[in-house]
Amino acid sequence: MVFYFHKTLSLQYFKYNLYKFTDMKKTFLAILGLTAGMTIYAQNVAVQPTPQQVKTSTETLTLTGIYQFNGENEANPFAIKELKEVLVGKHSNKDGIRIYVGERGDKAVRKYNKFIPKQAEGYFLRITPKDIVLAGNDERGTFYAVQTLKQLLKEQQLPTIEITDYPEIAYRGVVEGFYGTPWSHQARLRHLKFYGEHKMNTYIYGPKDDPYHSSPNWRLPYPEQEAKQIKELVEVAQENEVNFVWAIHPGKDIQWNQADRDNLLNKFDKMYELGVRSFAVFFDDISGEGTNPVKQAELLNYIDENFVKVKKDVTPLIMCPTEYNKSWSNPKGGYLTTLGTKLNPSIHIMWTGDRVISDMYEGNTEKGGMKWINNLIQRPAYVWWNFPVSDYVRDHLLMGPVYGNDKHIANLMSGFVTNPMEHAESSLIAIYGVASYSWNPDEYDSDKAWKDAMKTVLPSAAEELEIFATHNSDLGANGHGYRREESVALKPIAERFLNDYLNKGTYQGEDFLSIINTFHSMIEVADVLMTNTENPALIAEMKPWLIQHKLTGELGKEVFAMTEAYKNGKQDYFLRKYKHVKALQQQMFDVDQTYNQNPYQPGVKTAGLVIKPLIDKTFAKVVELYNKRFNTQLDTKTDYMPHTLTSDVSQLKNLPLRQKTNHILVSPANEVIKWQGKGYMTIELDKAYPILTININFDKPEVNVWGVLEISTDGKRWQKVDYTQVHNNWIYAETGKVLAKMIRFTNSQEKEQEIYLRQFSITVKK
Ligand code: 14T
Repeated sequence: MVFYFHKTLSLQYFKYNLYKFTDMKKTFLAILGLTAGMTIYAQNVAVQPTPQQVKTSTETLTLTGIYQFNGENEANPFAIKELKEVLVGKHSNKDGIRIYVGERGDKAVRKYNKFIPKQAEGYFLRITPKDIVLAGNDERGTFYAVQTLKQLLKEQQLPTIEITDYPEIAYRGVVEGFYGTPWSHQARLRHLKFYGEHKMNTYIYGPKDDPYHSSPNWRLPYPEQEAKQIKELVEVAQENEVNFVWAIHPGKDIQWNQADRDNLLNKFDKMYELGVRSFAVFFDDISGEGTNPVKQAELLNYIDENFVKVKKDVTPLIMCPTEYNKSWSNPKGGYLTTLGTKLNPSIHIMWTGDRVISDMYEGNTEKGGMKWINNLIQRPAYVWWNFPVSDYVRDHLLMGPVYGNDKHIANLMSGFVTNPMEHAESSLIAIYGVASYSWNPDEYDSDKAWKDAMKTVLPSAAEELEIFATHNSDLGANGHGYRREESVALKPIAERFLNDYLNKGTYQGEDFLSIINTFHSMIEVADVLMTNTENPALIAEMKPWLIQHKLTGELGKEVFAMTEAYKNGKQDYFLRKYKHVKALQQQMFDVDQTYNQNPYQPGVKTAGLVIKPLIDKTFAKVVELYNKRFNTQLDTKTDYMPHTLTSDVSQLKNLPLRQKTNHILVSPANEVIKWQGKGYMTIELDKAYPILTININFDKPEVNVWGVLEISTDGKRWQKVDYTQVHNNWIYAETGKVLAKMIRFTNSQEKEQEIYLRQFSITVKK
């Protein structure tokens, strides 16, 4: 008995279908039987990405260990290799389960031709009680059929099933395109395998900090050791049906002449010799001559005609434009239109959306979105999605679900790749979501993909990892203004609690219990994960955040014990807990000052969106209540970031402040900041300190000519600070320990200034 349903294996969807058809008696009976059969699969990870079409029945196939292979010599050898790892046992030419495997046109699968989808990389997989058919529309299709089979196999049992499947987006994968420590060779090998297993076909190699990818060494061949590793990556990519795309970033110093054209092709030739068959040219984050769209298009077309078309086995070129997002593009300047008209049609153009960090939507030709960019570049954009990249919020770990991209825009893009974190293992959570989204966006279930990712990355502690990840999702305040949901289940409870407690000094017992329970679970999962040995690389990356997570749980528990103590009038107990809270706050501060000390956003932040504010506000309130009632002066401060930044410059006003011992700094921004005439930025310290120095670097000289630096103790009377030294792009003031609570920098002229905020920092005497 066979029941047909479309595009999903999830039980929930299945029940929905069941509901729709209940009036059809026969079908109903069939389904009843089927639901029992399905339960097994619903409990485990279902096939991810969700297949396009599934037909299933109640019967199962138990693997016997004896197989009769048909087509193994003609079929994709990488698919066969994996298939034999799954179907271990004896091979026979007369008995056992018959396996038909191959690509469209191969003899072994010829009679299934009409079932094979026509889409690139599509496949038809059929499992009956007697045989298994794995028929790809092409070599990659067969490989993906094997991957699906692998996912369906549970304890030597397979469901009887028919799957017709194909991807909706042609190129799916990852661009290693972040600033910071590039991934290790081991991490890349592991990733390539993961991509194959989850039907991603693209890995773009473009780490900003590889000098042979960018200036100064893009013209030079890799040294022997690096070359050897790239060769290995290419081989492993091939085994996993992943295109290894090698990207070059020549724009900082390229000369638009024949010599540099030759240099670039020579480098590509060297990479070709290492096995690379896919190439990209990036022109992002450059200024000057390199940004000329006519020259960029000429170069790309030259490579296309003299390299890609000549070699014949090289895939279409990919280019990242200088204006790679709408907010940076100047439609009147004609940069994108020039690329659109001049670049050969086969060349892909990358795009990060309306902003550097943004999610994709359909839009229209006037306002923005995919239709806006496609209209300008006259082809579907190749999406470079800047999530979960964290190179501008390095004190955060981004492990939340993948969501925000529209589900019905697959036809508006030629590719979808994610730019991940420098933490390779932790990035797999989001990469798993992107694999699922980009294969079958209409059926994408963000929450399900996220939960399945946990089971895939850390099966032995998936539930614990999920709890940790739900509290490590948001980015905190940042210059790009990109935020994510966090602690979703607790959020409404936390809001109700705070509303009651801050306004009325009361709370509901039920809310209190849920919150306490959350704190306990935070402590538990941190301990369980810290001692997990299943995935040491993952645990090592998460370590600082796990330590901070546990402390946050303990802090919460004790702060909420204070509310109970206060309510019950237990003064001694309250003071005991207060003392412990102070100690925990100090420990959290120490963790923040000790681990992950990168120069950009040093420190370790966790649970910052819902839980940390809940704890801090509750603490401040309960101490305030206590002080009033018992006439004490206990400190209500939570000491996370006592200082604040205010500004009327839109790109500055959300920049977070950081503190490192006696050093207070504005978190640097990567983008050009347009500082309007008379615009200001003020840092207000929690109290007046003797100021030692103020350091400013806006990446341009003579900032002292238009910029005025002032300090104040009350925000009313301001005193101008003279610059002690102006040197290249640095300005520096030694203030001789003058006392100040506020430090203000103003563009004193009418004219707008374009700057980079490389540094703005204050050293105080504590
Ligand atoms: F090319 C791009 F599509 C792109 O996104 N480039 C970089 C990328 O390497 C980086 O990881 C990402 C997130 O920070 O954003 C781009 O980097 C920037 C972003 C800026 F706003 C570089 C300079 C900027 F001003």
